[in-house]
Amino acid sequence: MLVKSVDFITSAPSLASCPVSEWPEIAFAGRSNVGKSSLINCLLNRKGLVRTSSTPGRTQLLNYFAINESLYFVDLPGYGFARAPRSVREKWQPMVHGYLKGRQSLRAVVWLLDVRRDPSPEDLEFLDWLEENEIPTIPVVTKIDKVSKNQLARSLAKISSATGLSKDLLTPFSVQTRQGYKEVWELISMALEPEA
Ligand SMILES: Nc1nc2c(ncn2[C@@H]2O[C@H](COP(=O)(O)OP(=O)(O)OP(=O)(O)O)[C@@H](O)[C@H]2O)c(=O)[nH]1
Ligand SMILES: [Mg+2]
Repeated sequence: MLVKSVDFITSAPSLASCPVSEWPEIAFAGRSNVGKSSLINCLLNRKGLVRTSSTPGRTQLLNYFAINESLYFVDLPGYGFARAPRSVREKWQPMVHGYLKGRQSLRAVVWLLDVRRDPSPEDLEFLDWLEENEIPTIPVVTKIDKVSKNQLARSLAKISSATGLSKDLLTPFSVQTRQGYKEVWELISMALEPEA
């Protein structure tokens, strides 16, 4: 997709506050620090658009970005950050589950896993929940520049067996090398097609 314009729209605290709109949208989900905001910046070719940080758990709202005035990307708050205050952790599930279940215009969730970590119980729980709710999911394995080719192959095999997702459904990605950029955009474009 040719990205002509990107605009930050709003940070919504819940489904009820999301923009009233007919535009399709794609959400980005995964544990804290997995690279959601970095992936969005990379896909949109905008370095500092979405704030990334070394402090996990910063994103606590549904952050809306409009692309070409015809599509939204939604940066979701991460899960699994044990050090986040309890009040933040307790809000996560109703906020994110409520949004994912209730948002009519949601076409797919890009679900991120860190190449260097085994999928956590929370990762697996979230994937189960997406499957139960029949939400189209695009799994992406992030930060692959941090491992060797061999480690990547081992990690993909491990993730595949832990999640039950076949290896060819896992798209390896790096913001450093931009590997996976084209593949992730292709998967998003497929999810946006009317018959998808
Ligand atoms: N080497 C490398 N670092 C990455 C990559 N993607 C993200 N990072 C780094 O990982 C850290 C977390 O990235 P973010 O994009 O902020 O992660 P997030 O999932 O948005 O985190 P929260 O908003 O806290 O849930 C940052 O220091 C990024 O620079 C990647 O592909 N390669
Ligand atoms: Mg973030």
